[in-house]
Amino acid sequence: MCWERGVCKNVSFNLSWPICFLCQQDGNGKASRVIRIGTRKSQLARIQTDSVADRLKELYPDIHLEIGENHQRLYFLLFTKELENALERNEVDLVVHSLKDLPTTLPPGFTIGAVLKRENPHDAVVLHPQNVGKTLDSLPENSVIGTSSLRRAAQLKKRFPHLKFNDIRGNLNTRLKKLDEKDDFAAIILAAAGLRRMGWENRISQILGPEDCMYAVGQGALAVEVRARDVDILEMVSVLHDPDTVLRCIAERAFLRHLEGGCSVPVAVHTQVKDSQLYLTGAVYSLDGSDSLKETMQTSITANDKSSEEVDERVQRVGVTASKVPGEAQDRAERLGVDLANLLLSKGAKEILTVARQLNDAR
Ligand code: DPM
Repeated sequence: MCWERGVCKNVSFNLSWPICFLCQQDGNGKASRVIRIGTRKSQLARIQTDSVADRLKELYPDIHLEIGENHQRLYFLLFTKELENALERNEVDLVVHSLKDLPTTLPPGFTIGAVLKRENPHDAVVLHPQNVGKTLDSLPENSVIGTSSLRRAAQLKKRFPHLKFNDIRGNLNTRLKKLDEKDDFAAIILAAAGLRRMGWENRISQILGPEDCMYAVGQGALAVEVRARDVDILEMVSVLHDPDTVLRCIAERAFLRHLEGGCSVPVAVHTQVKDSQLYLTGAVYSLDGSDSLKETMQTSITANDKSSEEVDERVQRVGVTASKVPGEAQDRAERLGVDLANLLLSKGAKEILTVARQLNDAR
């Protein structure tokens, strides 16, 4: 049994090897292949990688997945011994990331081959055990909130002027420890999705809605990065794509890219798919949140059969390759992000972000 609904179609991809590229099955029976997924060492990275590996194992029971830690960004895929040398030259990789940590422009040769169904994209409040029962509103004057996200601090400073904000760094385990074992912070702000993946949902005391704090571009979605030229692996992981999430994240990433914002500027978004419409709200903030611009635009994402034939689904959009999502809808999502960025730029977004960046660099 080969990977594509029982049909081995890989011979056409690999003229030099008359075997299935993915399962290495030839006319004489099965030879299994190992796909290595790279992961970073943190518990969150491991959990995220494992969840994607589990999905792949369900979908492709004949493929052997191996997960290895590596400090390099990518880990090479290993094949069975006998074809190792020949196949290694293909350098096929598979790496799981939080989409929000991936730049809107990837290095040449790489692409995001799958964006998985987004879970809760909002930020959450985690209270010091001493403050259980409180909310950001009811915390005492001058309580210190831990976050090193300029986006979170900007929005929350404006909304909760009685609170103070200090940096907190390190992975999630480190942060929770710093919160619980010291008295430096009354609460910290973290993404609900990360907390849930870690099994710490019970520590969430408050989910911040868009009126309090809009989320980061791509927050809450997992992404699978592969080599752009590895069409077999691209095809294999493409079934993991969640179409609504892909369209929302393309719009968000196009918005951020067009604003020329990196991952560390006070830019926030909110997206929704409803009745075949994609809604994008985007905002930029000064560091203290006193200055901000926020607008919403929408676009239809229903594919119109005629023109979708003319759009190449294989092309990358803001780093994402989603061959199974209508290209026309992807183009509209991308355009929505660009249009919203242009609207904010016409109102002075560039100036707000430039000042924010300068002040932050000088800190
Ligand atoms: C990025 C930011 C943060 C991470 C900036 C932002 C938060 C940094 C901080 C780009 N990456 O959100 O404005 O709080 O000091 C990160 C987390 C996750 C992915 C942890 C978190 C898990 C959630 C997800 C760090 N990257 O934000 O609580 O998959 O979206």
